[in-house]
Amino acid sequence: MAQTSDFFAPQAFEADVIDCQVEGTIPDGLNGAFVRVGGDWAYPPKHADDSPFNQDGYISRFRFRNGRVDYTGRWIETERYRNNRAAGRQLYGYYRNPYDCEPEVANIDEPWRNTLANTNVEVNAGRLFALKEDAPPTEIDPVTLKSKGLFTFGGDYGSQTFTAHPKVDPATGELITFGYEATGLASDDLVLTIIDRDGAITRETRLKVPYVSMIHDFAITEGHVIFPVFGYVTDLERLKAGKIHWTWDREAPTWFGILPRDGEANDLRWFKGPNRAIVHTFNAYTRGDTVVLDAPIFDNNPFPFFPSADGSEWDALKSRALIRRMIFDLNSKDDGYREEILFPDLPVIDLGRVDDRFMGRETRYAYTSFNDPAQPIDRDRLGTGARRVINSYGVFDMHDRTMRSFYAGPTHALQEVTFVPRAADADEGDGWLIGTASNYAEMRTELIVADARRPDEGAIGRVVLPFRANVQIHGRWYSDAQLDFGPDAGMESQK
Ligand code: V55
Ligand code: FE
Repeated sequence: MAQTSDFFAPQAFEADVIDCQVEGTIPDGLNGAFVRVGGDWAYPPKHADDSPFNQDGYISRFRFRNGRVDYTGRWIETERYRNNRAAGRQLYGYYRNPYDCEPEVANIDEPWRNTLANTNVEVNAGRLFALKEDAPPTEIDPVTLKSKGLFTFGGDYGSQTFTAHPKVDPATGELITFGYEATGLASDDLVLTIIDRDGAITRETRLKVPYVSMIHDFAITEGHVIFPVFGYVTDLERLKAGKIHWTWDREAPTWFGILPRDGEANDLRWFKGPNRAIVHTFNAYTRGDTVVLDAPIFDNNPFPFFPSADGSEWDALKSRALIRRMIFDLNSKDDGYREEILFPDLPVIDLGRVDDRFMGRETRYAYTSFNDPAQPIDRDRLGTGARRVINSYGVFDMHDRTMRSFYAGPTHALQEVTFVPRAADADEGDGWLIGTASNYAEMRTELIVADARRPDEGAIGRVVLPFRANVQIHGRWYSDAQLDFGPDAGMESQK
């Protein structure tokens, strides 16, 4: 369990901060909102060794307007959150296991009702969604951040689940999404769904996976979708025995399923490789008969809280991600693919992002956070709370195989980095790196803005919260043109 003194300790309040303290400057034109989702324990977990992915969802927003920034933080009011609040205690058991919940809330045949919506956000047709891969989206009011309940596209959505990492095609505005365990707990059905920019479902393709696995993220190209199936496995017996949803099987091969975006189930082709963990992707593209996928990839179990099937201890050293490129030949006669390590000596956090305006197209730059051991660390002020200190953002040039970095300082630990373009028509990579940092010296959260072309010059601006906000899983930037966040906070009374 988290210590009460660190950034992972529960922080069970909602917040509205008007005109946050700003150090440095917020660039002109940076108008919109950074919306982030994470988890926090509204009530302590039933099991001390449970996954932090089982925390109640919490959504927060940094709203940028002409150099001023307002902050709002709200619980995501899922059915599960409301049931726990009514009972005043934790009714739910291990991560994604209804058999371990108290019977009146188990929902064994409707497991999506137990979702926490704690992983990511996405926007479609003016609606803001909080997402977790075990359920349909939870709709959130973009003005108040109040939860509006599960959203199933007027009942048309055909899977019990919806990934936390859908992709928006920048040319069509389509939301391309999927759900695995789509027809019930531990089911081997995967449903790919394409939703147009107006929120109508235009295509649904029902697929089978080689084995039931965590398919946390996927990738799109202009012509294909790519599903990684890897090491985390489950089955109904495991769940009925009351165990945590996933176990790591180091014998399980990695499969990549590649499907033409307009293909049918029998057009799905599976490529097979050695045991790996592909939790997140950077981007992918199709060139002729070749599909290329870039991703930070682990050689072993990434998460200590999902136990190994063979009983072996979790190995932090083997569980580091390296940036790799997978190359698939659609003309090949066998099911193999090529794997290349692009930055061999540089383990990274696998929260990879690209300039979303080029999703599905070949991108030159990839962004993620990492620990730069050459930079100073103030151990006295960091204390023991920070386990791995992620002190840098990397701008990875996938073409020249070079890297430039932003260093946050000796008392700061970084969360996921997000790229914001300088303008809608700026070149790829011309824009800002933004993300939250945990300042361990002051025990407060800061939002950092740096220039993505000159990251080594340091932060241009910092938005300082007067408290420690919960640690984010994923966040996204939406310009005012992409989503209407309503009047400035504090201005509602003047409407
Ligand atoms: C991940 C996160 C999740 C989850 C499954 O980072 C995988 C991977 C925050 O919840 O439920
Ligand atoms: Fe994720």
